Amino acid sequence: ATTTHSHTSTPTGGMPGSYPEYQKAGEVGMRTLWVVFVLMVIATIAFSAMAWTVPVQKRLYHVITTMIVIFASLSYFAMATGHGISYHHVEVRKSHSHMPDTAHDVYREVYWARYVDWSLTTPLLLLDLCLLAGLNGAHIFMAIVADIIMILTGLFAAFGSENTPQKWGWYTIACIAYLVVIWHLVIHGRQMANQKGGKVGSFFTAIGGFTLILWTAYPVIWGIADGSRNMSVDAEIVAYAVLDVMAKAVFGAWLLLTHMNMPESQVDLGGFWSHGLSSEG
Ligand code: RET
Repeated sequence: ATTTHSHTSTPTGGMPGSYPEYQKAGEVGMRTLWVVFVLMVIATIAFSAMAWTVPVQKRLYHVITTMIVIFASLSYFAMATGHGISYHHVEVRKSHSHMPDTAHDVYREVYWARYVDWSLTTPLLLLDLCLLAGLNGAHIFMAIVADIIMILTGLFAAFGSENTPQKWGWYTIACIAYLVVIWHLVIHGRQMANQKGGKVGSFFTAIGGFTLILWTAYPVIWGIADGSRNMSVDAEIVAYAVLDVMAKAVFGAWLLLTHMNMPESQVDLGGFWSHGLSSEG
């Protein structure tokens, strides 16, 4: 038995006497969505204020990072007010009733607003990291395309049917795209960051490692909550809430505060179209 919050309603006319089950957010989930909305608004104000303290030529990380928390604020406002959420039919379950041969439909909430958020914010987070490492435009572009494929195939997985290859097929494709993203970040990004000099190299290793751990938790939560439904909708909301605050607000504050005291981390677009390519033979 799952620990999900379930609600019953009137029969929908399918099987006689069968009541559909709705797995949806309760009090804890709703409150969590509002709390994260407020935190993201505070982060937006703080990052904007920080941007004003540096000359406009040095604001690229500030601009990108502020956009990330703006998008997150919008998506949490949507979800807290009930937008960007759909019920997805997940299974037909045998009823525990005295009547044999009865079954009922189970529906679960899918918060698709998250995928809209992630399709905009994860490319921006990657852009922050790629600029820090000093990757060239071609590699940044490939990493971002793989990232967008990961999020959109993840959205299809969330609406995939259980008894077809849809759900876990899309999930597998998304995980492969994730490995491509990680390859660019961990292997190529670290190499380039180390070439930039000691301080940037060790900062990139730290914030990149932080990112790697957080990002890897997303597909794990997805597999437990959305994939195999062994987590209630409330627990799923709380899990993503913690990850989102860490991956966006904490990540952003760390990046911007470090950048202010590390001139070597300044974005250098001089080699955007070229550098790094010569080393690839
Ligand atoms: C999904 C499910 C399909 C498989 C994979 C996923 C990865 C998601 C990631 C999300 C990162 C989100 C962030 C949000 C911003 O704060 C789509 C869950 C691999 C890595 C960092």
